Amino acid sequence: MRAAFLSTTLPFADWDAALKEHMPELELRPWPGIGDADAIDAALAWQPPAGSLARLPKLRLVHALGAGVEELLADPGLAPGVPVVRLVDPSMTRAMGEYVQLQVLRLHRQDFDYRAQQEAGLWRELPQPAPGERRVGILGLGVLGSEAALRLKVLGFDVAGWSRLERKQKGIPSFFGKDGLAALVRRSDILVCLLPLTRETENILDVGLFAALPRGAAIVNCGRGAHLVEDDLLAALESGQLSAAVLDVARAEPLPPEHGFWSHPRIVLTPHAAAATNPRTAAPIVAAALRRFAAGNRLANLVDRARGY
Ligand code: NDP
Ligand code: OXD
Repeated sequence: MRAAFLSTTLPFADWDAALKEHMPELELRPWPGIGDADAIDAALAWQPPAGSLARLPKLRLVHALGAGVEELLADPGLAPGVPVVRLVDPSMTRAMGEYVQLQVLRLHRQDFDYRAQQEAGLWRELPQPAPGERRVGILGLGVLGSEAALRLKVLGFDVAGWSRLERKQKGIPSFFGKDGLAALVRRSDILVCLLPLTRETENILDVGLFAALPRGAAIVNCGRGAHLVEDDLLAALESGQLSAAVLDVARAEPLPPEHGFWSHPRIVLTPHAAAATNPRTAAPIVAAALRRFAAGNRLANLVDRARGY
């Protein structure tokens, strides 16, 4: 089988080596040296070179080498009927679960306040609520959001979630739709965003949502930078409506050196590192999907292109 490797950011050699272990018969060709474009019927893509997708006339499958596919779906070269599979890797799911646990615990245990006290040379114990007294809301109860919710539940937090359609998740109260969002936000001392970026979810973390959170709430954004209206966040932190924000994603990545988030005392940043794609763990998953595709079998984790995720 012949596939094109289309990425401006991922290391071809690592992916090629990892995939060869699971699919020795795969001929993976990196852009632009793909040879005869007519012979390529699948592409493994993540931030593909501009115009590359458009130059594969026989493409019948795109396997994303990441979980969020909004950039791929927006690529003008992606032909309308081509199926897109996104990466669902249990190792990434675990990593995201860990990250959300870490950041929610940081907020729950007042790490921002203790860091500020240390800076000021202040030895002062703060009130210490139990996790059950802390309401955590998860926007997006998909693969990653569900894992995060379950892990927080195990830690004893009062967790609830929000999705587009009604979801029944054992032990996790869940809300859906527009009314559901208002109800979830009202009861979230810590709000975690694990939504895909779509027309409906862009700019969801804005002044209106912040105003509806309990005063002094905090947010964790691991979805996409464009979920957040940055000026609204700064204003909410300034007014005290929000007490802190943990951001793993930004509108411009890498975050420009002059950006105000870098030095904000109530913002913790990580460089889109919550759940990194790992060729070693992803390769068997991608190889299995390519085999199913070659055999004409139904594919898992197909993106609904109209829905946008
Ligand atoms: P899934 O597709 O499994 O889950 C998406 C969830 O969001 C679903 O519960 C879905 O609802 C919900 N949702 C989508 N649109 C809406 C809407 N309009 N209103 C309410 N709920 C909505 O995605 P994953 O959990 O795998 O990934 C989520 C996102 O996490 C990715 O798209 C990506 O942006 C981000 N990500 C970030 C990483 C990082 O390192 N920071 C790494 C990997 C992913 P429903 O269940 O009803 O369909
Ligand atoms: C993502 C990913 O979607 O890294 O952010 O997979």
